[in-house]
Amino acid sequence: MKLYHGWLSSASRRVRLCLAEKGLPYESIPIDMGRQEHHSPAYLAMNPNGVVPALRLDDGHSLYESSTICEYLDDLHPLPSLRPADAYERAVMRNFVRWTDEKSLPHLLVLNWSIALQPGASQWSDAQLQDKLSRIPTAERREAWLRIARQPYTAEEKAAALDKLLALLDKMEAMLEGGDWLVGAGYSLADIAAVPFVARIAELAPDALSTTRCARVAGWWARIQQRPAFAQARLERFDAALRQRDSAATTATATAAAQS
Ligand SMILES: N[C@@H](CCC(=O)N[C@@H](CS)C(=O)NCC(=O)O)C(=O)O
Repeated sequence: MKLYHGWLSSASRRVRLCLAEKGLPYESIPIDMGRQEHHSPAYLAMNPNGVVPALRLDDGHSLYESSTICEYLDDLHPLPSLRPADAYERAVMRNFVRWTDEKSLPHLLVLNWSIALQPGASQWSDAQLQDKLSRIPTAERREAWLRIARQPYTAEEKAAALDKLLALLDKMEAMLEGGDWLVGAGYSLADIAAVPFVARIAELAPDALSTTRCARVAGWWARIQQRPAFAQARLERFDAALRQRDSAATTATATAAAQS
């Protein structure tokens, strides 16, 4: 299998966590979103929504949507199981995953894009921007790229986005009343869905994860980080990853200048 993904992308992180929990080998193909590699015709043939991740299967088929990919992997390799056996609990798990897709990801996008993509996108000329927008398949993402390139999110918008992102912790605190994991007795795709968001909250607002504010989530987060799959999935800190990306870009530019 080949996983086309972004190191910093929450949806990609979910799939890497799932693959690691299953112990499945795969080829990692990082996508450079700043260069819009995910809007190329070849990538759109795998994921017509023009977002990461996409999974290319050995038989040539492709899959997209992180939650769908994770369920597919769990169907194909049932052990260790990452879904509750009980049908009701599976349904609750799916609703939670969907909730994070709808209520957490859009707010995290505002925060992440502002630091990861806005500096580059704001440098594009109008002609470059129009060209890039014309390759984006959905109106929603065209709007997001236009915002980041020409009308950066304000401090108030970012504060509001963080506030809305933190609602996840309250939801999780209630769900963890019954046990160690979010749905049912075991670790599941519900936990995997939440990990990338909580990892980012731990970087952006560490106090929100204190034992006084949400003791159960704090305990859950400690358990998550002890799982071997957590290290294997490489959820690097955003600031460190961006520093590394920027210094690699500076070196590449300097090398190209020296060779010309
Ligand atoms: N519902 C999708 C969301 C995928 C998604 O939004 N991916 C983001 C990164 S987390 C992306 O590719 N953004 C780039 C863009 O919108 O151009 C999934 O779970 O796979």
